Amino acid sequence: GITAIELGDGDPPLSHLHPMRALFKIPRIRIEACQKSLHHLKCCFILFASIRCLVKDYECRPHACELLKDRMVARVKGQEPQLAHSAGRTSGPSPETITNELQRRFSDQLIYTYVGDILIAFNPFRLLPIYSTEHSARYHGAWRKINSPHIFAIANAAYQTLLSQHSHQCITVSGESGSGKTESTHWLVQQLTALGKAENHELPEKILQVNPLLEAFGNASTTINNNSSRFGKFLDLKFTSTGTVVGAQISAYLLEKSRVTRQALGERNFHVFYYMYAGLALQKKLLQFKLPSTYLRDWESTIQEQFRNFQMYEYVQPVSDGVSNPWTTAAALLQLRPGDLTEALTSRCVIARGETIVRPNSLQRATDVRDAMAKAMYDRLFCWIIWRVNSLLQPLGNRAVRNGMNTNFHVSILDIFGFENFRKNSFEQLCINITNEQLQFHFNQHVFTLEQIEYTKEGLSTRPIEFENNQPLLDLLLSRPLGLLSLLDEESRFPQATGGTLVDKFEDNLKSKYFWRPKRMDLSFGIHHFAGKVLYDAMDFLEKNRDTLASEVLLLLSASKSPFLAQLFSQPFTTPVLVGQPHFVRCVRPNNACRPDCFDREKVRVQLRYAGVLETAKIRSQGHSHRIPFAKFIHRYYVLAFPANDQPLASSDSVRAVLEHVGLQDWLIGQTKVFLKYNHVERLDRMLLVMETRLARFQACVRARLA
Ligand code: AD9
Ligand code: MG
Repeated sequence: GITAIELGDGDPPLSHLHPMRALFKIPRIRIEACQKSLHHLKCCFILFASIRCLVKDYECRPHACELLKDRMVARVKGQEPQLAHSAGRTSGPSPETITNELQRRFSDQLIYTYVGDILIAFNPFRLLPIYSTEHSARYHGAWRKINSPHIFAIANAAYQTLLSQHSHQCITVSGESGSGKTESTHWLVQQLTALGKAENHELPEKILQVNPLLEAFGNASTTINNNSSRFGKFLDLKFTSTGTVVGAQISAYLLEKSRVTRQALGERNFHVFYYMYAGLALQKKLLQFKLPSTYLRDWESTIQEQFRNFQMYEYVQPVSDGVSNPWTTAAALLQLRPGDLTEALTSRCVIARGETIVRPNSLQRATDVRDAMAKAMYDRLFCWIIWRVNSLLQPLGNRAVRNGMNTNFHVSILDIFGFENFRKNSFEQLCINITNEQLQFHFNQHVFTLEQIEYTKEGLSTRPIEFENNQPLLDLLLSRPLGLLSLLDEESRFPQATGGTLVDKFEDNLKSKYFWRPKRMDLSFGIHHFAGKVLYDAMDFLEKNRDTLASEVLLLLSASKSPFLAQLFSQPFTTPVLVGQPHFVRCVRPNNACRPDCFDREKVRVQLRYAGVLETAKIRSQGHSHRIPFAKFIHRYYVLAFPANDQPLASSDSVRAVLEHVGLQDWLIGQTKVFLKYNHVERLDRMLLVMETRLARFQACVRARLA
């Protein structure tokens, strides 16, 4: 019997069907330019008619044929998805070939391309009609090769692997700022929740609604991306063993809280401030306060007139402008005694010769305390929102547990802030770029290093693959006690230290080709990151790294009469983190101008180079991304080759017997694990499904007869 699925992959069983075979062997045929392919297409449809009968006969899924027909037409039109294959197998694709191929696809609005099982996703900078419910449905449980490459397919792959191997899955989305990570994450979550068909239909909706909320508080407009994530997000979706989504949990990292009080030229504060102002402007009478001008840079001029009367925190001494007293207003909103607030901001306690002395703050110091207070309040508010969201997304999971379901199956998605290189780069950019550096290392580890180690450990030979290892750079940044961050921590402990002494210290200790200090620029230093050279301005590094919140302020806020504010300052809001089998999405930004029709070859080339696409194409076209222990493999697939009541040994011989019996090729058997390509697993699972369907029908038949 021929199944629709076998057809999709151009399997050996179809080799006698010449036109089909030819069709699948030709990577791209432009239908309008090639008469011959029209002939092939015609043959396809004739073939479909007969296969449809076959499929209908024993699979009862005629619509699968319709879908398949669409996909084949798409395929004939030139949506050959596999970059490594289409670019030539034997010699390996050159950077030029890859860029050309991606450019051709981009101009045809084909933004997704596979390199092995890694998805390259170009930001189209326009909404493409490829995310509808129909599109989503096409990727539900579908074999990857019969659809064009899509972010939905990555979600499906993670989901199917979760179900078949019962191991945690983690999808890592990386790329520079504005390359489309957050959008990709959104589509991943949408597809995963659709796949998880929750019995409670509210849950997927709830999970999706979290995005706008978190983005309101955690995203802002930068000069690179007007919806830039200013925090790292780790979303963990929880499933039952049968694949129903039952809950979610979010962890957030490194919120760029300094943005609350100050933004670079041309940038904005977090979105929520503008939403609030927009809302408040409608109800002026509710407006009781005005933020300091640095907090809301470009909006200030437009709304200044409206809010002229309201001042808050502007002077070291409390002042009243005759209309309202900002100190009392602020104190009332925070539910503090006005005197306490004034005191915490305008003075500090110091211990001298065993005595506690109260010293007045300078204007600068009072401003710093005010800013630290605002940043801390915002940061904790953000953590609280996430904590609340988590508790709202949790109950279903708890109910499932109470009902005896195992919900210990996870698909996690990591979406962080992308690599940044502005005209002026400060401490925040350093933190963001170091995080990206670590993510790049994680990618290298999984795609290159661990892969090679695993082959060697299993006694299989490998050809070494050269890749740009960023380990030396991570050592430069993170090693102790002489890495850049350690030196920064050390210098932060000296009250007299300045930006200048900090850069001197870096220069004296960091002897590496990845670090340099430009001449005649006292407060600057450069780091050669994996994604490019960045010049940092060390001016505020010490203060930002110290990130101190005066103990007076901390005490004051935790004693607020507002239970909410007091809770923010008295309880930690943290969440645990998981790791699992990784899936990678590498986002690429086609140009700096956010234009849909522009493919900046040089910019793309740089991103492909540092994302290691070339090396990935090499390793992944030969690579075996699924490595399954013999016992696990035999437990799941032995029925494909052995009688169901057999109990074959979990040995390499049994594994070989299964693989040979089902006619798969190109797999490897190590000492304890079998090494499979992604399509091997898909095909094994498909065969299992067909077998189960047949068995179920047979049982139904027998039952009917008996009845
Ligand atoms: V940052 O590191 O958080 O600064 P991201 O997350 O990589 O960055 P984001 O997803 O925010 O980039 O994408 C930037 C903008 O590109 C979005 O606001 C969309 O306008 C646009 N975009 C990205 N991906 C798509 C897409 N698949 N379809 C349509 C897209 N537009
Ligand atoms: Mg983002």
